[in-house]
Amino acid sequence: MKLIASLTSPYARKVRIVMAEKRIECEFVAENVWAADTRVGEFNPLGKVPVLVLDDDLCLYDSRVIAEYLDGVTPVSRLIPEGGRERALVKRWEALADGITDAGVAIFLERKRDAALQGTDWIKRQAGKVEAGVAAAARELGDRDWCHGVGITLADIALGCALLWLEFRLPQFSWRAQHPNLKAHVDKLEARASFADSIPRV
Ligand code: GSF
Repeated sequence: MKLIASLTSPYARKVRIVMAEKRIECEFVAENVWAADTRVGEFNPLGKVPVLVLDDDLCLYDSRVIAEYLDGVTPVSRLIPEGGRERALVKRWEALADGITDAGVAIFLERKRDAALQGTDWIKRQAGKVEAGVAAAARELGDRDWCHGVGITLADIALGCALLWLEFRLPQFSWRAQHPNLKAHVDKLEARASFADSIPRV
């Protein structure tokens, strides 16, 4: 298997952390999707990373599909409950976290445009999604130790990647100050080797 990704992608970091928590070995192929000569389109028609290329050259995307596939590769540290309501709740956490990231990425990319071309209403709309998503995460987590159940799941991994990417790229979203329970939760996640070994580097 090989993972085609970038070292700064929060979606790729989610996959890398799933691999680390499940002790899955995988080659990492760094790819800059924004480069004029990127070849990512050969692996994902949407031109996005991460892409997981299996040993038979089957390409899996996106990060949610990859995470779900990896969870079934080995019984080590199951990260997604088997079925029904429990599974849906963890996948909803992942949707909330990835949705926070999606809105953050939309702001980050809009800010790269010439100032005169930046859509201020668009940025405001996306910022509203980030704020509301982070507030919902804080509300849902409450004073519990984990997003779901009694141990780490994909929910915690996805939320941690989203919040840490915000801190890395859009520090004006001061979630640590606004939500002490999220700060305590992410402090705990950052102490895990899977997080410490996947810190985004430009
Ligand atoms: C999102 C991947 C994505 O937007 C997933 O894997 O969960 N739903 C997908 N990746 C970005 C890089 S980074 O922001 O992670 C990407 O590849 N952007 C290139 C483009 O053309 O949008």
